[in-house]
Amino acid sequence: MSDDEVRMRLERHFDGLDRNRSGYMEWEDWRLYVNRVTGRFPRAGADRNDHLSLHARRAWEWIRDQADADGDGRVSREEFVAAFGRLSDGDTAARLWSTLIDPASHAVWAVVDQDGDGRIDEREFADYLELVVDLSDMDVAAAFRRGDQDGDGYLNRAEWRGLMRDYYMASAGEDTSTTGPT
Ligand SMILES: [Ca+2]
Ligand SMILES: [Ca+2]
Ligand SMILES: [Ca+2]
Repeated sequence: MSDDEVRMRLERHFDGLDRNRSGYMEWEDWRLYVNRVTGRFPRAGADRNDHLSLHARRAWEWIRDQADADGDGRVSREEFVAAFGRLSDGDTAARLWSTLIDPASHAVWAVVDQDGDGRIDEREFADYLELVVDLSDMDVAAAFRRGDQDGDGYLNRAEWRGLMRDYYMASAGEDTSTTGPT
């Protein structure tokens, strides 16, 4: 992936995460994210919601520590791109995945899987994506089919994990497009 592609992906992530459209990432953006997810999936229960909130807090603090170069307590678009554009180094990307994104994506999973049967159907998947990405430039059904590796019509935890890995790690500079979920 070229530097320009990495930058474009990072800018898209940033814009998706800047929920209140202030031009900066702050805790408020993450709080809004948690509220939207738990509001859309109300059956998850307090424990799973608290778990998601904890992971969001952790993710925010980690990003702030990595990226807030001028120390004003918030992360600008430029700071975000400058900090995470460096992640094309595979070791750093692997650490980002294992310490932050993987555990956080499990917390999200637990909330989205409303009946707790260990699988997510296409409706739940679409409902979640609608909260986090601009669906106008995305084919949800195709993404679901790509994720549903065993073709049973549901995403199990490993399949979900594979999708998250492809989505986030590709932007961190690691090409995972040919690897399936582990
Ligand atoms: Ca913001
Ligand atoms: Ca800053
Ligand atoms: Ca499946």
